[in-house]
Amino acid sequence: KAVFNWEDPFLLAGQLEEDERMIADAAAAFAQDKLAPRVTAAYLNETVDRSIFAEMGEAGLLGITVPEEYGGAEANYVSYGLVAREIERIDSGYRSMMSVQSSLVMYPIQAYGSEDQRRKYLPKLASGEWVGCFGLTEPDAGSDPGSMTTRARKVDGGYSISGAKTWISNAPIADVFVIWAKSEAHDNQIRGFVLEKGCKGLSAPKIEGKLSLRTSVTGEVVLDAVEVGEDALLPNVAGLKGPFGCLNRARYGISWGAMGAAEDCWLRARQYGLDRKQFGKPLAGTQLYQKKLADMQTEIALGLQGSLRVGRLLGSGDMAPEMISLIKRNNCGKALDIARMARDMHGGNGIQAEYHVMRHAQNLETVNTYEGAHDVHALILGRAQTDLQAFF
Ligand code: TGC
Ligand code: FAD
Repeated sequence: KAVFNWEDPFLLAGQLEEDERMIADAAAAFAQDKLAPRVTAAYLNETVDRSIFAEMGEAGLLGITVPEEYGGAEANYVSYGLVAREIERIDSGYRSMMSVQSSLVMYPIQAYGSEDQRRKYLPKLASGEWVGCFGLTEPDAGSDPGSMTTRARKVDGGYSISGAKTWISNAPIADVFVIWAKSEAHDNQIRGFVLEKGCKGLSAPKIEGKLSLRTSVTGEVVLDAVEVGEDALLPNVAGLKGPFGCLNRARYGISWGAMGAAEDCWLRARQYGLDRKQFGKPLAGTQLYQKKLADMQTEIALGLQGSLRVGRLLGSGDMAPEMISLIKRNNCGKALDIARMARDMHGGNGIQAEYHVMRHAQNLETVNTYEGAHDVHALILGRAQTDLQAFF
């Protein structure tokens, strides 16, 4: 009879290729050595350590799917997901820093950029020397990015871009800004532009007062008639499918990452229940506690299998975006439930930073909202099965 591995119920590790396992192990070691020791202070003080990008770059964790000739590791999307899982086991904000750089900045430059743009930006983004951000959301265009009002106007030799983006991860420390705007010279289609820090009229003030994702800095991006050359335009994509092509990859990575945070909460709740005695016995020896642990184990095991399956389909070219909506929505929602549950299972200690579970729960509130809110992904899946549009 096969032995049940309670920590890895469906033997996920055995479904990975050797190189995928090695990348996951390297990411886990990096996360434990470099991120775990600084996370509590960074979260409490809301300090963002820019050197983390260079450290991630040195460890080969930025743009891991990007071809080697541009500084990436040319790894597959399962490897990318495994990295997200290991980093988010420590903190969702650190995973955000990695996934914005990899999926939302390096990917569009690789996939939609010119050869000159690839050679100029990708190696420095892969090393972490440059930090990137992705500006899609606006104050009045969140779930509905097609209603954006940021405009690119044709001027001699290039474009003048005006508008405002908000809730942009990494923006206050960014060197490279991938900005999506409606371009008057292209029938008002949405086009991508690569801007650089220091452009006249470009600023990125920090958004203060976040109670979630405090290890990752978030900003506005103000574009006051920012003039850029023709070479700032990403030439090879037009329309909403440009930003959504990036979001598909980032959302897929988040589905793994959220499970990493959930695993951390589950394992901490289990250990706490074994150690903590009430009414003369360990909490983990009570039926209610064990039911909660079983629910956590089940949702995590199923969620990871879903992400692995979609990662394989992404690799073989058989991924449909709705699959990503399914796993992004499910895994984020389940991870948030698990983190809240783990907080409860820790009793009063659960609100303390040193037990980590409440930080995960607070982070996962953001993760459940960004990259398509939980209900927005439900509407994408509802539309796919009814052919009826319920957004408006
Ligand atoms: P819709 O009519 O559905 O589509 C318009 C065009 O876009 C194409 N498209 C996609 N292409 C590739 N992949 C996808 N997932 C795609 N979804 C749509 C579609 O085929 C169509 O192309 P075409 O050529 O026919 O024009 O557009 P809609 O306006 O009805 O969209 C509705 C909806 C809900 C699907 C969409 O707007 C949505 O997903 N909203 C959520 C917005 C969102 O996710 N924002 C994310 C901002 S970035 C962020 O949060 C980063 S946080 C990162 C971090 O810190 O980790
Ligand atoms: P809204 O769209 O106003 O939605 C509010 C609520 O209404 C949600 O519950 C939603 O599900 C619901 N809702 C919306 N439409 C419908 C509908 N048709 N039917 C039913 N319910 C609906 N964006 C970027 O471009 N780049 C970034 O790097 C980035 N980083 C972020 C970092 C953080 C910390 C946060 C919080 C956000 C970030 N975002 C980023 C923005 C994020 O993608 C948006 O917050 C998200 O898409 C939701 O948009 P919104 O906040 O405007 O909410």
